[in-house]
Amino acid sequence: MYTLYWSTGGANMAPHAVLNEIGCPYKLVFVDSKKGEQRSAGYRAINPHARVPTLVHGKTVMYEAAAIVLYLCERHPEAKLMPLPGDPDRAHFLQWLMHLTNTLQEELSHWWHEEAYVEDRKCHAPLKATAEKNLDRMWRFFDGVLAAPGPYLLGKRFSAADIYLTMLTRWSRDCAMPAWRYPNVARLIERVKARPAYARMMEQEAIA
Ligand SMILES: N[C@@H](CCC(=O)N[C@@H](CS)C(=O)NCC(=O)O)C(=O)O
Repeated sequence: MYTLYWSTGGANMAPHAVLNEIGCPYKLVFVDSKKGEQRSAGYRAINPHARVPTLVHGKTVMYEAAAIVLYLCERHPEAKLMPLPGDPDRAHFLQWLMHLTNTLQEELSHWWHEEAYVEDRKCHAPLKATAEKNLDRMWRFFDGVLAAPGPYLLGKRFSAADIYLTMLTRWSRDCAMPAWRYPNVARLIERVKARPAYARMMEQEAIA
């Protein structure tokens, strides 16, 4: 049995949707980040960084959304959410998942949490403006990747990397140029959101 610690619309969205895709039993534990519950001693005991998500599976306790996605996909090859070792698509699956988590996700974090990167309040607006500019470049890049052959990151083959990217697109909702303004990204979002597993995750997290 898996237990996923989550908060509304957080980096837990992708692991949560992957659990739904797999269709195995799991338990959700809500961490109210608005009340700062992620900083409680109890939660820090499983995640010293005070972030969501955290996955507990038997004696295994792990964090980092991309690592959790990989772990789940690996444990459930029958769900066909990633190319297995030896598959020619494997390299690009790993490339996209790592790129998404340490590049696009990080830039979105600059946009949302500028105060965490620079203390001087005068620098907040310029940092956010730079993040916005970088995000536009990144969304344009992904729009090109998804254009041909598309519609997924691995071309015709859907994978958990598409779930991850779709999660990140939601974080751009308050940007001047949200991700769905880029046509091929919009097409991916539509396809992923139409999947019952993703739709169920959004319903469970009460988000649109
Ligand atoms: N690299 C981590 C980042 C996780 C993360 O930033 N989580 C945010 C929610 S999206 C969080 O818990 N923030 C609470 C806080 O910073 O206090 C991952 O991908 O799992």
